[in-house]
Amino acid sequence: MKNSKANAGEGGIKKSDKIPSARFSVSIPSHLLDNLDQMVKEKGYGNRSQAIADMIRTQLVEHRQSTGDREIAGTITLVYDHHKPHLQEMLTAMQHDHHEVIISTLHVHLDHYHCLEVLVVRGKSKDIKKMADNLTTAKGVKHGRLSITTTAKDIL
Ligand code: NI
Repeated sequence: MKNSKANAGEGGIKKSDKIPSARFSVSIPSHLLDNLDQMVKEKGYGNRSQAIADMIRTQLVEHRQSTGDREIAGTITLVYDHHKPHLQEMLTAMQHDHHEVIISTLHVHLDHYHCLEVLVVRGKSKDIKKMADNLTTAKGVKHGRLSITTTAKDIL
């Protein structure tokens, strides 16, 4: 197949030994392109193509969160007051209930009252979201957040 000349690839797509590159042409408002180039420069990307590939991956990871049977990886961060009656026991029990998707945990005693807990999780999107909802909405949890990334199997 012949490669067509493409504006989006002006920065040059580096040929990789393993992953073949594809070129495509896009039309966007010129001010958007100016802003993109400014961001590419500020963030230190080698070229425009790298930045666009990163943005596509980010969007794909986000999109796949919405399809329940996909395997995803991520972290659940919780901040809570361990003096709150029964809270720690309940959080621990919840984690035992979901031991198959919790790969690792980190517990930090922030101060006299507060604990920071980070759970590294991997599993089906719908299971992880449900578990994260249960943990982050538990009474006494002052801040909770699920951050989803990819297992990298089909996205690189
Ligand atoms: Ni603690």
